[in-house]
Amino acid sequence: MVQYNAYSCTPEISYNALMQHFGFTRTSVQREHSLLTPDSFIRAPFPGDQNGTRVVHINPAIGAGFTMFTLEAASNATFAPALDGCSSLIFILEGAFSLQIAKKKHSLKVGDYAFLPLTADYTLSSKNGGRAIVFEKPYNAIAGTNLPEIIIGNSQSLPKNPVLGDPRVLVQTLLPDQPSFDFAVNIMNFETGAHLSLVETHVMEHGLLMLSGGGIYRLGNDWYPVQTGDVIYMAPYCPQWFGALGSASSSYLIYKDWNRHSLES
Ligand code: UGY
Ligand code: MN
Repeated sequence: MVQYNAYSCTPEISYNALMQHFGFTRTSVQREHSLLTPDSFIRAPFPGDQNGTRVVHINPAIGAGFTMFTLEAASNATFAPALDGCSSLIFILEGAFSLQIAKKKHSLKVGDYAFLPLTADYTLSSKNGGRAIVFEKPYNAIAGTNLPEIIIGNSQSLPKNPVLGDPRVLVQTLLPDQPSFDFAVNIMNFETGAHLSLVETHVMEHGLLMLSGGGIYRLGNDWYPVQTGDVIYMAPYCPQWFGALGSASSSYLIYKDWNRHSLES
């Protein structure tokens, strides 16, 4: 059996390996949360993209104030930039991408990421193919605060800090903790058996991609088995809890709106 993995799946093997004959899927779309599993992903063309496709996992149609999508690049792919007025974060899952900003070309490989503020003028392409996850949000400016700057980084080199003092649950923050940033993207790392210490219930919404491992995710009043490659949307105030299971550690990439007054859109 082919193992689905966020870092290794291609659309070709996913169609065959994940074929469901009995109408079964772990995908579940609810009012305050959604679990979206790779067997139910649908690729669609996107205006301005060439030799690439997208899976739009989360957008305002599901109730979110942001969009989260996977870019799937074939050879010689180029992708349309973020919408005017939006900033975005691109995280590479597989293969390699190239980001041209003015005269400088940045090579992005697995685990690298780029934050592109609304002012960034860039071209994203891939010569030999790859996959990336993107979060994109209309920017919410604060009067008197400078716009955020372009950030290009590597997630593997980011420090890991204990969450609420638990050394078995470590967080890595991809973006600086500065008021100019109106969203945060973090990686949560769990040793097997470790779990969130409380059922979080908060005003921020989340978009999440399981990067490795798996476990049980509580969303609202439901408990779901989750694994690498799954996507989750959590609306504001969705009660949430995760416990990691299995022989290896688990991690997920997680977006949240951040740093803004909750009465501002
Ligand atoms: O940052 C967070 O809110 C994060 N701890 N939530 C989560 O992992 N579901
Ligand atoms: Mn949370």
